Parts: sequence; structure tokens; C-alpha cells
Amino acid sequence: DTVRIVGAPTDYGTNRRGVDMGPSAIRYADLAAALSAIGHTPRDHGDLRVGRVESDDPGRDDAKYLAAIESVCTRLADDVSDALAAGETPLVLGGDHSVAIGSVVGSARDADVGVLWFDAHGDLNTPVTTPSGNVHGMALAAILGLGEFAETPWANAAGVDPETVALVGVRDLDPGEREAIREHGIAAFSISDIDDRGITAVVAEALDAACGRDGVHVSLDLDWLDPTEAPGVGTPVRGGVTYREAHAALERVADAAAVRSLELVEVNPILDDHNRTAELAVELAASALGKRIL
Ligand code: DIR
Ligand code: MN
Ligand code: MN
Ligand code: MN
Repeated sequence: DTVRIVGAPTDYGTNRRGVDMGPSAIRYADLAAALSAIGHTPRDHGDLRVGRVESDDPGRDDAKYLAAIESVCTRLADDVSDALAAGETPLVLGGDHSVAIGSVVGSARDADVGVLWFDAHGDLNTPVTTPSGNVHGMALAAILGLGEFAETPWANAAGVDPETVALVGVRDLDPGEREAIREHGIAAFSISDIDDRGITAVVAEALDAACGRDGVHVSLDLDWLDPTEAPGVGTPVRGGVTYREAHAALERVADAAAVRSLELVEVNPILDDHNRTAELAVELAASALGKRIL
């Protein structure tokens, strides 16, 4: 298949600078060659134009740079939706996780899709519950239209509701996020569920919970993995999934022939050990897009 690569080099959703270099780092880790090696045709559309965070105004403390994020996500949604209309598989390179708002809005346009959110975090805060004001911690709440995001049409993904998303591997939730999971009945599989039942069983349940007729959008925050494997992230949390668990999860999602669109976010080269987190992101993308050992 043709895989359309779209870079979204944003820094707006987080307070650690450097994640805007993620798309360069992931390309430098030989993304295109890894896709070609498994029979795909990579088509790199370059990066979206993104302003400089240093010269922008955060605007408000409880959702910093939301206007700039709206601008990026609105354009990204169009690119993702255009790629799908052209029969291509969109592969979005972040950037911080706020770019997922654009990816999911674009992927869900005129389609029935589920969302698999592989992350240490829930990203379910709202401007009322956020401890940081960072929109990367609110991306999924925005997509679902929770709280004041009900009034931000550019951020709400059509047809994507609490019953069509699953969180996998979460281990660091804020009180308001736990409340959102309970109140809206969001399928949330914690790292403890993976301890108990194993990654492949958990992924099968997550696909059951959140696979639409037109497949799933896979949102992969590299802080999902243990920081020993993925040190180049802004908000590392100990006790993450292992290298093999991560591959096994994405292989199972690929086996279900379910991947409509994919994104790799939160790779921060400034914080990385050489480029190993970007290299890992490339490997995991290959697993999600059909790479097999035999
Ligand atoms: C925290 C951190 N829950 C927040 N979130 C992160 O700021 O809302 N998400 N790091 O990826
Ligand atoms: Mn995240
Ligand atoms: Mn995270
Ligand atoms: Mn619904």
C-alpha cells in the first residue's frame, strides 16, 4: 500500500521543548526504507507549517496555545482525510500528542473508526481538570468533546465517542481523568491488566471494544514504553510496556487488518539517547503496518 507520511512538528501541547524535531528524527531513523522493505510505497508529504512556540502567545493558562493547535490540527485533519480518499494509509509524525486531534478528526471524517490510544497517560484532562495547562494531556478529551471541548467543533471527531475508544497500558492518571473514564465508561486497560492477562489478550479486548467498521486509528505515544526502551520523551513514567510487548501489541492490531491510520508522537530528540526512541518508533510502525518475522 501507499503510506502517506505527514509531519506535524509541534511543540505547543507540552512544556518540554524539542518534540517539534520528532518528524526529522523519525525520518532520519530510516522510516521510508523500513516501509519499503515490507512492500509499502512511502510518499512523504513533508511537514505542515508550524509557528515557533517562542514567538507565539499561549493565550490562556488552562489550555496553552490552543489557537495555534487548532490551526495545525485543522490542516492535519484535511491531509489525513485527503490521504484516505486517495486510497493511502496516513502515517502522522508528531510533534506532541495534541496533533492526534487533527489525525483522528481527519480519519473519522465520513467513516466509522475506533481509536486505540497506546500511552502511559489518559490524555483525558479538560481545561478544568488539567494540572499543567498542556493540551497534549487533553487530546483525547478534545476528540471526545468532553467538558468545554463540546464547543470546539474543529476538535470533536465525528462518530468517535467514549464507546469507540480504548486506552491501553495507562499507568499515570490524574483524578479528573479517572473520573472521566468512570463517568463515560471509556474502555481503559491499565498496565496492571497487562500484568494479569498478557498483552495479546488485552489488545484483543481493546480491539473488541474499539474497532469500527472502517478499522482503527492507532495513536502511539512513545512514553507508552518503559523509559529504558524509550528515553526520548518529555514525560517518562517508569513501569511501561517492554520492547516485545509493544511489538506484539502492534502485530496483533495489524493481524486484525484494522489499521486505517497511524501516528507516532512525543519523540523528543533533545531528551533521547542518540536516536534510539525514533528508531524504536520506526520499528513499531513497521509492525503495525504488517512486518512479520517469517
Ligand atoms: C498530565 C501529563 N496528565 C497532564 N500528561 C501527559 O499534563 O495532563 N500526556 N504527559 O501525554
Ligand atoms: Mn499522550
Ligand atoms: Mn503520554
Ligand atoms: Mn457512539
